[in-house]
Amino acid sequence: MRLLRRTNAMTKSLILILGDQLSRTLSPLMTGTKSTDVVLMVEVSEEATYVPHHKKKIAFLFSAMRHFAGALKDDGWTVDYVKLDDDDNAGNFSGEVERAIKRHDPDRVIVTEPGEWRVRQMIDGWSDTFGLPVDVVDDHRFIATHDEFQKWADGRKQLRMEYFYRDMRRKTDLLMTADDEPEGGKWNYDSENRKPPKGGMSFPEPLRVEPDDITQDVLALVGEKFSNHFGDLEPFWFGVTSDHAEAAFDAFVENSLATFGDFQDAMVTDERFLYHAVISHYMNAGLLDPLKICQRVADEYAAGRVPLNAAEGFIRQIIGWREYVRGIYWLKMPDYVDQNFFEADRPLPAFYWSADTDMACIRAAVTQTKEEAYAHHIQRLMITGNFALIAGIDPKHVHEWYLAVYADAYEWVELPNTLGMSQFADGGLLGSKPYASSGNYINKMSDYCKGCRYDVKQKTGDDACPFNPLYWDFLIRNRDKLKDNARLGQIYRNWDRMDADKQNAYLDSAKTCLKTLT
Ligand code: FAD
Ligand code: DLZ
Ligand code: SF4
Repeated sequence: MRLLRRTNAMTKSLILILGDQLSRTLSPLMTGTKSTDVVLMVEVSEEATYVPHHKKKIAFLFSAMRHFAGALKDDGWTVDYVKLDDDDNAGNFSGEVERAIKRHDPDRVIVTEPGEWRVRQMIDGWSDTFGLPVDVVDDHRFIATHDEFQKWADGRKQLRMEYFYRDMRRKTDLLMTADDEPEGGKWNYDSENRKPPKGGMSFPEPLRVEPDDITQDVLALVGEKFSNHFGDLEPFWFGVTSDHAEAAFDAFVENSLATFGDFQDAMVTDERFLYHAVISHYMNAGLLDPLKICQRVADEYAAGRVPLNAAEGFIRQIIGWREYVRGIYWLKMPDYVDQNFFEADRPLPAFYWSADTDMACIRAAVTQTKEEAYAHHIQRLMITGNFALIAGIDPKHVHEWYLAVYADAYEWVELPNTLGMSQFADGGLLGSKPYASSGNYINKMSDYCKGCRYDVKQKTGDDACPFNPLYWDFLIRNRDKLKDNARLGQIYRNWDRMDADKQNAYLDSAKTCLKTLT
């Protein structure tokens, strides 16, 4: 891949900007020539339907794309914007680039590297197909380059996020002392970030933006064209410009950042956002700059306005986890998506789409996913992800569900989180042990169990919390694959100490439970 030089003013470039590249700092926009180049943006049905994306995600992206195109025009760019219902819309990127080449007769096409392997494959064929140079340039919105990640990964037996994260702290100088030591003497304050919720807590709401005329048009379009897709289109309250996204981030810093760390893993019925930032859909679409927001958080810490565990916890999610999963994705694709360490093959139960289940925790997570296109990390990992893992759902089905239902989902970030972190389908490349738990963990970290038809304290039988027998069934079903995992040794010893009746009761209850899954 090459870095872009300032273009010759006589050269006419067609600059393609994809829907998750809505940043003025993209290198083709920094180095292009407004008087000659044409910016192309296209709404295409293939991108909305390769998985059945949540209606809110499609509306968010189309409206954000239209606003971004308007902002570029105001900046003096010539923008060719193709709407979904324009006559002759080809329905996919390749067809639309071909049509635009005919309209504008450029000398070359420039595109910032896409976030998904699928699209990269498409773009790599364009030069031959169209008989034009096609420059694919680096995406500078990320902190680690692909080369850096590759070098970091080379020769390591285990690719643990923690060590990569430390390199990113050094590289960005975030929360580092003048002596190049981590602020506070420790790299990671995660152990302080696992407080269960307590009664009487109040949670601020994320910033809500009233739909303007552009968004109203998009809502009508999405309502008409994608009525069969998952999720509620309205009420629609997402911001759709970088100003909105920055205001949403400011509100988070003001109202939630100080407590973000403490209650990062908590879950509360009817409280959908707690102290989370609710900014991933903005950041992943390009409306927020990751480094800038981390710098702001470090400044809040330096000014004494937020504690270190909150600032470090937040910064780690972005320069640590977010960068790390992207690195894994590009290192391991295209084979990564086919990994299935446990050979799990059950179809995804229908309640992942309908929320029609007696399990209060899953009902809450899926209902809010339907209504908001959002669930926070622990709901994704320890409720819907955990259940799919212990029930033995095919990880590809699980991956396709996560990619479809969240407003922030793009394969580069969703796939390693789902397939690797949540389903352990890569056999432990990403995580040191599977994130499998019984109902006990959910009961400790949430209030869901109080309102559940099942009894979290009952281990087996018709009224037992399904997570209890399924947890043991998962461990026993996969014992051959997990027996050498040092972090599971004590758990297997606990099983071996149980009497045979109890063991059989667990396995029988799990069998009954699995039979009801459709
Ligand atoms: P906060 O909790 O406020 O965290 C702040 C920011 O940190 C987030 O906005 C996000 O950009 C970043 N972040 C936190 N955790 C992660 C992580 N594990 N990986 C990458 N970035 C992280 N995140 C996505 O952006 N897109 C996805 O498609 C996605 N799919 C996921 C699937 C599963 C199964 C799991 C377990 C996690 C997934 N995540 C995904 C990570 C995480 O759940 C979301 O980033 C987070 O819930 C977004 O909400 P927030 O903005 O309120 O985050
Ligand atoms: C997710 C999405 C959707 C729903 N629609 C479009 C679109 O019409 N046009 C577009 O340029 N991008 C869209 N996207 C985002 C793309 O899927 C994303 O750019 C690719 O997956 C590469 O990451
Ligand atoms: Fe979920 Fe079990 Fe608690 Fe019900 S009892 S909410 S199924 S963990």
